[in-house]
Amino acid sequence: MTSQTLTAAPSDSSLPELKQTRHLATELPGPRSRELMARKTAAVAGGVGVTMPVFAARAGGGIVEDIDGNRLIDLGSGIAVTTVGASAPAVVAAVQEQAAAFTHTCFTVTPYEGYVEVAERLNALTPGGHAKRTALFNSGAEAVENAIKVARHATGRDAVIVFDHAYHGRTNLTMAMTAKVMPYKKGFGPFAGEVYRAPMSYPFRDGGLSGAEVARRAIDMIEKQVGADEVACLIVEPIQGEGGFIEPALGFLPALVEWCRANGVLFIADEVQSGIARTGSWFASDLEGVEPDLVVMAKGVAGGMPLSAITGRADIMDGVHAGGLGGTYGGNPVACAAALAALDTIEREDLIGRARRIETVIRERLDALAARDPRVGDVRGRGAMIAIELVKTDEDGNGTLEPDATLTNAVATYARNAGVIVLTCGTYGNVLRFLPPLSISDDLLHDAFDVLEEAFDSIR
Ligand code: PLZ
Repeated sequence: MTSQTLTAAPSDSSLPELKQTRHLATELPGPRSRELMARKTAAVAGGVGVTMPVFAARAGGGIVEDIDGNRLIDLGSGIAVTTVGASAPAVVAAVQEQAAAFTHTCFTVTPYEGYVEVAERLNALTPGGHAKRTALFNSGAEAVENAIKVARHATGRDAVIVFDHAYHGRTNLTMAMTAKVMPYKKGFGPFAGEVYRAPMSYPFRDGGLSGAEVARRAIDMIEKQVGADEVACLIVEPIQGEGGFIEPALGFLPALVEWCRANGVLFIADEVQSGIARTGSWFASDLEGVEPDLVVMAKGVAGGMPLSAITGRADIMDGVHAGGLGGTYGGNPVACAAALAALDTIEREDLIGRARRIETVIRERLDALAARDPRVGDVRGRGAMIAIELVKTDEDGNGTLEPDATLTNAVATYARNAGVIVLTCGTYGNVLRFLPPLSISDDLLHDAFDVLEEAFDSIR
C-alpha cells in the first residue's frame, strides 16, 4: 500500500496538490531561504541551531516543500513527530474545527471532553490491561519531569536511575538525566541531584553479552552505588533516540522490570521517540511484553501539535493530591483534537502495518549497503525508526568499532544537498537515523536511499 494519496494533500483545497516527488528548483539553500536565514541570524537566539538552512512552506505525505519551490524527501518527520504526515487531512480538519469552537479554557479551570477522550484512548493503547490514568502536558521533557514527580510521590524515595546514552530533555531535571554534555548540558549546570547513570545494553559495542548479562551489570551498579531501597524509579527509552537508536539486547528490559518489581522501584518507559506506531507496534515496549508502571509519550501522539502524556497505574497516578499536577497549557484542546484525529488515522490507515512495511523496504536497502561497504558497522532499529552506525576501517579494509563522525556528517551533507532530509544522532555523532512519516510512499523511500548509496560511493 502507498498511503500518499490518503495523507499527502492539505485539506485546504485552495492549495495545489503537494507533488510526491523530490525536486530541486534552485541550489540549496535557495535565494529566499538565504534571505530568511540572514533575518533568522539577526533575530533568533544563536543557541537555537538549524540542521538545514532551508525554510519550509508546506509539508505532507513524504515531502517538505521549501519557500524556493524545492521539494525535499522527509526522512526526519520533524524528529519523529509527524508520524501520520505533516498535514494529514483528519488532523487538519480536527484542528480547524476545534480552533473555531475554542482554543483554550485551561483544563484545570473549565475542563473539556477532548482531554478526557485522549486519556481514555491512551489508557487503552499503552501496554498492560491494568487500571490506568493519564495526565497531559506540552513537551516530552515536561512529561518526563512529571513522571519523576509521580514516581517520587508514590514511593517516598528520591533516586532516579537513567542510562548511558539516554536523552530525556533540556529542562534542568531532564538535562541531569540526559547523558551527552555537548550540546545539551555544557555550561548549563548545576544540575538536579539524585540522578544516577547505569550502563546501557548496546549490542554493537557489548562484545556479545546477553540481555540478562547486561541487565545484571546495570543492577550491580545500582545496588552497590545507589542502594535498591533508595530508588524511586528507573527510566529507560526502549529504543534509545538521540543516543543512537540503540536497541537493547532481548531480555535486557524484562530483566530490569523484574528487578524493579522485586524492589518496589517503578519502571518508566520513555516512549517519547519510540512510541505511537513508530516502531511497527503502538509502543516499543510491546515487543517483549514489557508493561511499564508509567509510560511517557509525546512527539507522534498529536500529528505535529504540541502534546505529551504520562499514562500509569491508577493507584500510582491517583496518589498525587489534586493540584499537584497541571500547567496552564497542558492538554490544550486543539492539541487534543489533533491527537484524537492522529490516533484515528493510525487505526484507519493501518499505519502500524505501514511502519512494518517501511522497515522491510529500508532494511533491504541498508543491509545491501552494509554488505558491500564495511564503513556501515551496524544496521538497527524497528519499523520506521531505523539507523546505521558508521565506523572507520582498518588497513585491511575491515570495519572496526571506531566511530566515524566525519563520514557521518559528510554523508548527511551530501544527502541534504541533494534534497533528502536526514538526521544524525549518537553519543559519538556517528549514526544516521531514518524516521520518515508513515505517509511516505515506497517510491520516495527508494529515491532517498538511491541518494544515500550515491553518497557512500562518492565519499571515500
Ligand atoms: N525523551 C526519548 O527523544 C526529544 C530532541 C531534539 P521534548 N528528542 C528530540 C532536541 O535537540 O531538543 C525527547 C526524546 C526522548 C524526551 C524528549 C524530550 O522531548 O518534546 O523535546 O521536550
